[in-house]
Order: sequence, then structure tokens, then C-alpha cells
Amino acid sequence: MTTNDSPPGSSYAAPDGEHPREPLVPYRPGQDSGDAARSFYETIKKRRTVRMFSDRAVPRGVIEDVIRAAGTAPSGANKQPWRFVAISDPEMKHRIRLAAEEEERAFYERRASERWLDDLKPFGTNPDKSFLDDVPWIVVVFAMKTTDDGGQVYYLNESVGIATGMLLTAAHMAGLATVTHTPSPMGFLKEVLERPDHERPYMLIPMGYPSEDATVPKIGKKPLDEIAVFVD
Ligand code: IYR
Repeated sequence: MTTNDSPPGSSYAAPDGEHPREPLVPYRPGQDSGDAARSFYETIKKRRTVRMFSDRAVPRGVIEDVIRAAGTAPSGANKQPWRFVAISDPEMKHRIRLAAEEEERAFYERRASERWLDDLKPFGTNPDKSFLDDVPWIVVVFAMKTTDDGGQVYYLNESVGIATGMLLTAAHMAGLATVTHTPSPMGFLKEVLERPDHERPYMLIPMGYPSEDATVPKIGKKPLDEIAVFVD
């Protein structure tokens, strides 16, 4: 029998063959859930995809904590099948820019359908990715097809998607702007960054302070009644 009176953080004695358990350390927002949920919504709704960055430095420690936050994401069987490569080296950022722009030129000139280009018009995007030079950090998220020692991973896309969402949220909470950049195909990132075969480039996320004169497209989010169905 396990006991229920161990101090928080200590592990329960586990019977033979069972994995140890520990008491949950609950998060208590310090206000009622209604106020906490509303206040978080007011904060997160200010997150925007930003393509105009300041060259103001962001200390490495900030990026480390943003990545630590992403690393707390849930994942299939807790395999944590992600790797975050954080780049501030100007030469490496420039190499990534040149390679990304090459793919993007092919996308805008040949690969994208007319409909896709039409859907992108409000965003004013084009093959110019100068933000990759301007931004202090680029975080490249890799999805791991196996663990480092060749073990199985589960729900890979779901797991990495959640961790990436948490990375974007953590950056926002630290006052940093991001853009979810998905040059397609992204294979060049694996070569430029010399990553092993079991890592697949998932998303490229420039991270930094927005420029003073940054603008974003005037777009909205769907209201609750379009995104939610309540059965209550
Ligand atoms: N990857 C291209 C095109 C692009 C595609 C989508 I879907 C966007 O939401 C935005 C851009 C680019 O980054 O320019």
C-alpha cells in the first residue's frame, strides 16, 4: 500500500514493479477561475504574428526559459519528441535566410496555387525574408521520429504541435514577438544546422522584440459561437 501523507514533492513508495508517484503540486491562480481565464485571454489575444523585428538584443537566458516552458508540454508516453535549435549567430541566420528565400521564391513563383496566393494577399507576404537577418533569435523546432537512442515515439505531430504552441505562448508572455514561418520544403534546415536523420524540421520561429513601427494585417479571430459548440 502507498501512503498519502508524504510531504509534497516526495515520492510515494511504489509497490514492486510499479512506477513511483508523487503528489500533484496544483497551480492556483490566486484569483477565481473566471477572473484568471479572462485575464489570460486578454493577454494572449494580443499575440500577433509579427514580421517586423527590432535588432534589440534578447538575452540567451530568456530564450532558455521560453524553451524550458515549451519542454513542459505533454507528449505521447512523455517521450518529449522535440528539439529546439536556438540560433543567434548572424552568419547562421543569414545562411538560413538565403536558403529559406530560395524555397520561398519557388513557392511564390511556381509551387503555390492561385487560390493559395489569393488567400495570402491580406498578409502581404513575399519571398523576402529579411526578418531572418534582423531578428535576434531564430528557434527551429525539430520533431524527433525516434528518441535519440532509436526508441519509439507516439503522437509525434500532436506532441510537437502542443510544445510549439507553448513556445509561442511563452515568448509572448516574455514580451517577445514571433512568426510561425514554414518555408516549404524545410529540408535545408536539417543540412544547414547539421541535425541527425531522426530529426525532422517542423517549424522555424524567429523571436525578438517587434520594431517600434511594426504593423500587422488587420484581421480578426472568429467569435466563440463559431469555434465552440457546447453540449450542456
Ligand atoms: N511559407 C510562405 C507562404 C505562407 C503560407 C502561409 I499558409 C502563411 O500563413 C503565410 C505565408 C511564407 O512564409 O511566405
